[in-house]
Amino acid sequence: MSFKLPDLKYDYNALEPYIDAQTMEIHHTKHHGGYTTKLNAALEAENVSGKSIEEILGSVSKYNMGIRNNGGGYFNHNLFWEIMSPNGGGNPTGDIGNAIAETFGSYDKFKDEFANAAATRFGSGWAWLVKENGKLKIGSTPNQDNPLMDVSDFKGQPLLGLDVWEHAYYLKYQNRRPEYIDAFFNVINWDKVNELFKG
Ligand code: MN3
Repeated sequence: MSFKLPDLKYDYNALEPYIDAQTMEIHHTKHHGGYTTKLNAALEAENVSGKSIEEILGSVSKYNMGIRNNGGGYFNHNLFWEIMSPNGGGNPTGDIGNAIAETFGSYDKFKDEFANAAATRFGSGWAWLVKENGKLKIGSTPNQDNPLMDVSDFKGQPLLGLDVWEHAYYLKYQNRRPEYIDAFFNVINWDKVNELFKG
């Protein structure tokens, strides 16, 4: 058994002008592809099989750093491609829209808090919106860690994740991470986030 790099549900240029086609292609084929290959090799080396990625991440402290880094990278990018869409952006709708308004006061306040989490994550990492015990929370994790990992200080069920590694934005935005974060709000697939929120 091995994990597979998923196909994107849209073309590499579909998120233009917010995320450029070259970044999308390299990010998907080289970075996500690399995490997938290395995860499979690390699992084979440790004789781990028959487990879902969620199970592996939930007890990742039992494994070596190769499984932690590449398992996180595999899961995080699977989610990242899904929670973006060429038809995305705008105000969150449905249950997640109501929950965001209740928890953060308004969508604008949510955006400020999420953008701040993404901008202040030092070095490489991810910003997250998660659900924990029915409540929404915003936070961030370093490297390819995520809120499903038993080793993470920030825990919950991921609903939205933003990759703030330089490889996610440097070709188009160079050092201007805040511009990339602003652009991201235009491609959020709220239908998918709603599905995860209800799940
Ligand atoms: Mn990445």
